[in-house]
Amino acid sequence: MNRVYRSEDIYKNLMIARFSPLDVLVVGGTGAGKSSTINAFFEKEVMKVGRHCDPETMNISSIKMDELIRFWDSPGLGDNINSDRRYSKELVELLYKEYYMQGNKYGLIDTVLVILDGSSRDLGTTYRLLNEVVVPNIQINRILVAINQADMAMKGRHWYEKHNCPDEVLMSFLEEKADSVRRRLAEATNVKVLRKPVFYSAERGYNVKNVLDMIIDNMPRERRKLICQY
Ligand SMILES: Nc1nc2c(ncn2[C@@H]2O[C@H](COP(=O)(O)OP(=O)(O)OP(=O)(O)O)[C@@H](O)[C@H]2O)c(=O)[nH]1
Ligand SMILES: [Mg+2]
Repeated sequence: MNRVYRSEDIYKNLMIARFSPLDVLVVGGTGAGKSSTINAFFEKEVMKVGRHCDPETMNISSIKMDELIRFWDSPGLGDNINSDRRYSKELVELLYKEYYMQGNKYGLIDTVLVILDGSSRDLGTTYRLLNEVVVPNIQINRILVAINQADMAMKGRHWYEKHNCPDEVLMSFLEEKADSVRRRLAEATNVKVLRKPVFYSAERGYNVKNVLDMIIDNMPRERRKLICQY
């Protein structure tokens, strides 16, 4: 296996927090690219990616990067009401999964990474996911947002194939989009302190390290207390 990106920094942060690994739950609408994002982190196919019309991931599963970070892939919301209800319940259950350390009880999940499909303006599923599943059940400073499919944000236009990056037009569109997403999510969810989302393309391997940087630079310094904050 390749060396884990910034493994010393992750290790140092884990030593301060005195636990390992960091548990990151990846959530988002169906087809946003949750599984592709985890594959991009590992630089190989560790999760099955949807290649057809139907949603792909049906169950929550996890994979560890050494003993440093464990990523939890999850089914996407937005397919139909019944599956949304079932998946939401499973996600909340996972958010309340307990972890015992020296006789104390903590939440297993440390950080939630919310993935958005950058090719769409519709934030409806993400609002619901945040309002109904994530925000009520984990401390707000443990929520990170990332915008995937940066290559498709202008429907495939202005992607500079030769250098595998956005051209100037798409770049300023993406910067604007990141601000707009942050503002709209803050308004719709009352989460006023959301960090500016990172944009990237899992499929094309563009800016994937920025997503990892966001996770590493915002690693919590302690296990998550399982007290409901409301
Ligand atoms: N163009 C482009 N396509 C992408 C990108 N990331 C993912 N895709 C495609 O989007 C589709 C869905 O990707 P998945 O990774 O399966 O999405 P998911 O969020 O795990 O979907 P579910 O498991 O069904 O909820 C696949 O066809 C991917 O190849 C990206 O950055 N750019
Ligand atoms: Mg998936």
